[in-house]
Amino acid sequence: MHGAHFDYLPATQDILERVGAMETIATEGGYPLAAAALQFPLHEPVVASVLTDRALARLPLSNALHVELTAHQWWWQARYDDADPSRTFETANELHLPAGRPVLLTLHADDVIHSFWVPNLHGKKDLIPGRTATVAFRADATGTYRGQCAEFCGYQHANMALLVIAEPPERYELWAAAERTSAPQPTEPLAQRGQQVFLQSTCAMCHAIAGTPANGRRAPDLTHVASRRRIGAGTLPNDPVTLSAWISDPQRIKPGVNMPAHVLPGADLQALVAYLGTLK
Ligand code: HEC
Ligand SMILES: [Cu+2]
Repeated sequence: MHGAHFDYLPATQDILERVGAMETIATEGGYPLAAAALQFPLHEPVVASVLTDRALARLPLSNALHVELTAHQWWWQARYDDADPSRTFETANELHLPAGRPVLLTLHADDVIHSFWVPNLHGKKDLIPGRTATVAFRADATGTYRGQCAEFCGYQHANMALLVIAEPPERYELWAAAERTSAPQPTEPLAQRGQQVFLQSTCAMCHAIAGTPANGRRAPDLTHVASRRRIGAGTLPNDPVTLSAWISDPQRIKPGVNMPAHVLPGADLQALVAYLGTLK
């Protein structure tokens, strides 16, 4: 653990005690580190905090953000915790974090061994099914960090990226507030038809969209999929063309992926993609 960017906390028990402490403090609101974080110019080259064991032991986790991150073949599920259960929310493949505030990740693996690795932010941490791991770190500068599963976890291991976006606390709070809301009801006829296509096809067996009957838990939550930069865990940019290609034949893009191809009439596919585009 020496000299490297590894900043695991010494003992899980220690962390859990601190998380306990966090929950009581979290409701008080207020972001004491906000002022410090904002002193960083927005597009400063990314320099993460590199903490020694000793510095880490002093990292105050009392106001830490707590995220449960679960690795699946081949995507990342993120559940943002809150002392108030009505404020928890779920997203996938893209973590937004407030710069300057400690973050505590509880890591799980759903199926096989994966490894959490966000270079510049954190060292590698193996994720073993049935076990829980925890890491704590803090991004002192705003910026985008690209993470990657660092363990060979199957065929599409290389296409299992995690985008970490550290932003000023105010902007993070806006993002989190939007993520907590249900999906907006579509107002345009094309998107309304797309919602029907979604709910009547198999999509809802695997995917959830809050505010609709779709409540599948085997695939990325799509409630705010349109706000994510990429789809397929970093594989493709998120736009109507790639979404159409993905839905029609994900196996061609990510062979072996746990999503079947969907052959839809052109008008249905167009409507479906229009609907997904409204899920900001
Ligand atoms: C059998 C389960 C299953 C079904 C049915 C299914 N999907 Fe998926 N879907 C997945 C899985 C698993 C992923 C993640 C794949 C990966 O990146 O490795 C995924 C990923 C996606 C993504 C990319 C999400 C992201 O943030 O990366 C979109 C969009 C999507 N599916 C839309 C749909 C639509 C629309 C339908 C119905 C036409 C559908 N899916 C049906 C399992 C399913
Ligand atoms: Cu993996």
